[in-house]
Amino acid sequence: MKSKELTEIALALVAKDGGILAMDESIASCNKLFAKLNIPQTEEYRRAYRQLLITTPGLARFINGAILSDETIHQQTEDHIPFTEILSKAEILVGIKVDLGTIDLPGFPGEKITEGLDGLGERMANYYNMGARFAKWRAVITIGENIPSWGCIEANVHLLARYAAICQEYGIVPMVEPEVLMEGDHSIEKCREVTAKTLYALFNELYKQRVDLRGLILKPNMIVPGVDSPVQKDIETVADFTVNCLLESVPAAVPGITFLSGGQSGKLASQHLNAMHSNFGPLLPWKLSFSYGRALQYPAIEIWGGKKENTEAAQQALLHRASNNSAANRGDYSESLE
Ligand code: 5MM
Repeated sequence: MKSKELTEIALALVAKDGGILAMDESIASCNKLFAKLNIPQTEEYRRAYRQLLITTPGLARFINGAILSDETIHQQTEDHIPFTEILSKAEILVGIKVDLGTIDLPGFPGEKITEGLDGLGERMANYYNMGARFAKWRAVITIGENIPSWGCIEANVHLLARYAAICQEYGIVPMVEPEVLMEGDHSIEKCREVTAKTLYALFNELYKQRVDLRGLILKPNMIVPGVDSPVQKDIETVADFTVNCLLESVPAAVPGITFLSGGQSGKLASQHLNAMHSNFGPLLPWKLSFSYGRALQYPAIEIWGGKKENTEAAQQALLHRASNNSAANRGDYSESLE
């Protein structure tokens, strides 16, 4: 695959003020979510929910790509149209989550490592043939007493770089997700320190593994205090810390940065993104956008609740969040849009 083609895909993922819909919850995570909302935890309900999301009328106005899980990429609508075909017809790029989840990192209490590298080339070729053009891998970095360790950061970024190299080999754009978790009572300064360390290590490793930075998307966390921190920060401060951390650590060759929401409410995730654009717009060397899961899917999933008759209302809710984040990408979001 020529680097130009990878760059074109990466740029298409962040074009026209659009973003990415992360709908790649593993079966276990999706079931957990369904259980909380009293939705039956079956393959059919998971299929019906994902059908609702991708058939939302007008979604492509705000969404350039959707990340699917292995189960979802193989599914069809109830009238037997493959999900990949629905997305391609809508001109939404098909993405696939290729990591196999996290496990405890041996020897490093409290820290995680992501699995999924074995046989990845073969899986990548299959996904490409099914229409996938980008792929996501999530590494998890936890802040706590004496963690993260260098051992954990280095092991995770090495895997991210190896996966990214394999993606590019198969003509697929890697969406590299090193998530520094919001859980904990740490300060915003600590989040910034750990995120910067992780990103420096990540780009060093991407360089060593000969990954073409012009053909990848970075999916980072925003710089926020831990959810249990007694000192929470206002929107402008989060925007300021986040943009400055990224300016210091992400090379300008990267075409796009699409944030995860990490547990922020839909509204807060839109407000933060908007502040980054309105305060720093002309200074940004890369496109800055969203790749939210929860911050796009709530409240749509609650409205749906597993009931077919709520489909339209749920789709409206999804469209509303997508449209607000697209406005945020122009710095045009305001409270009145809610
Ligand atoms: C949608 O959830 C994704 C998959 O999670 P699991 O493999 O743990 O089930 C997750 O990677 C997601 O894409 C990112 O964390 C972004 O989602 P949020 O909700 O943080 O925006």
